[in-house]
Amino acid sequence: GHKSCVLWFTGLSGSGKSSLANAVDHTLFRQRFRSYVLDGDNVRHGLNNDLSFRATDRKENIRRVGEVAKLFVDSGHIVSSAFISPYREDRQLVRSMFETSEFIEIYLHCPLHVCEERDPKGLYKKARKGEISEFTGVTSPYEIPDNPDIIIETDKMSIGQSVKKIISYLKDNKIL
Ligand code: GGZ
Repeated sequence: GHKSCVLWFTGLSGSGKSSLANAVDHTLFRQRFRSYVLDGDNVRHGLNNDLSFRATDRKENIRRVGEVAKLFVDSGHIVSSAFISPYREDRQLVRSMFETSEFIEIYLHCPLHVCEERDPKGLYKKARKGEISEFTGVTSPYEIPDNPDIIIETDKMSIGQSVKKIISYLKDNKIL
């Protein structure tokens, strides 16, 4: 068995949140743990397709994701949540919905210029041209976590190394 918890990945667009969340999910699944990923692909396109990227809508996006994560935690899952979640206050609100040991904040640290070079969907380019408004890191803020439980420097570590760091944390903290 294992304890249920939320792995809350936060970081810029292109910092690697979804890739790492999915890699952790696969590793947990292979070890027969109950695991689930929440990200823009399955939440912003469905449940939250009424929300934009203005601050009030991002807040509501994160609040709803927190509530959904809570349902999965109640059902015994390890939830990997991958949203920019740029505002400290919004991350704090989600943290307050869980027991201390249930909420693990993972900051994906990656310099803006590296995220911008990666630009897998060409969104930074569009944001620079003014075709997307309020784009995080360009025309909208990202508030760096004060006290994350785990920091991953995604420009320095491979996905495999990053997964190992997270799995070790879970073992050290008796979640696995
Ligand atoms: C930031 C945006 C924006 C704006 C569209 N700002 O790299 P992606 O494409 O796949 O991930 C980004 C995703 C961010 O959604 P989140 O739900 O994670 O954001 S938040 O937590 O702030 O609510 C990006 C795409 O949506 N995207 N417009 N203006 N990212």
